[in-house]
Amino acid sequence: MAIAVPPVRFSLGGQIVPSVAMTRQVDVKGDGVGNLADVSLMATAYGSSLETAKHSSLADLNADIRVRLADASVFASYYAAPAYS
Ligand SMILES: [Ca+2]
Ligand SMILES: [Ca+2]
Repeated sequence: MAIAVPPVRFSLGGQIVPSVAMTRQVDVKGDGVGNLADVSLMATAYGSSLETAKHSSLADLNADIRVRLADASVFASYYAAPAYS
């Protein structure tokens, strides 16, 4: 299941270009459903940010470059939901 995250705005040479829509997969392990396999990956990355070794962008479900409670909350909302691609 792809969930929408806030749009990313880019700037090139001081000129702002249009934002880009992004989504994240709750089924981070890719086995077809949000389940304990995904929780394991999220737990490993929990508390990380982009500059830390344990960071996983897959676990950063709200795309704020940190893996925190907000990401776990998003995951909990979709736990056991099937992944459609
Ligand atoms: Ca999964
Ligand atoms: Ca996050």
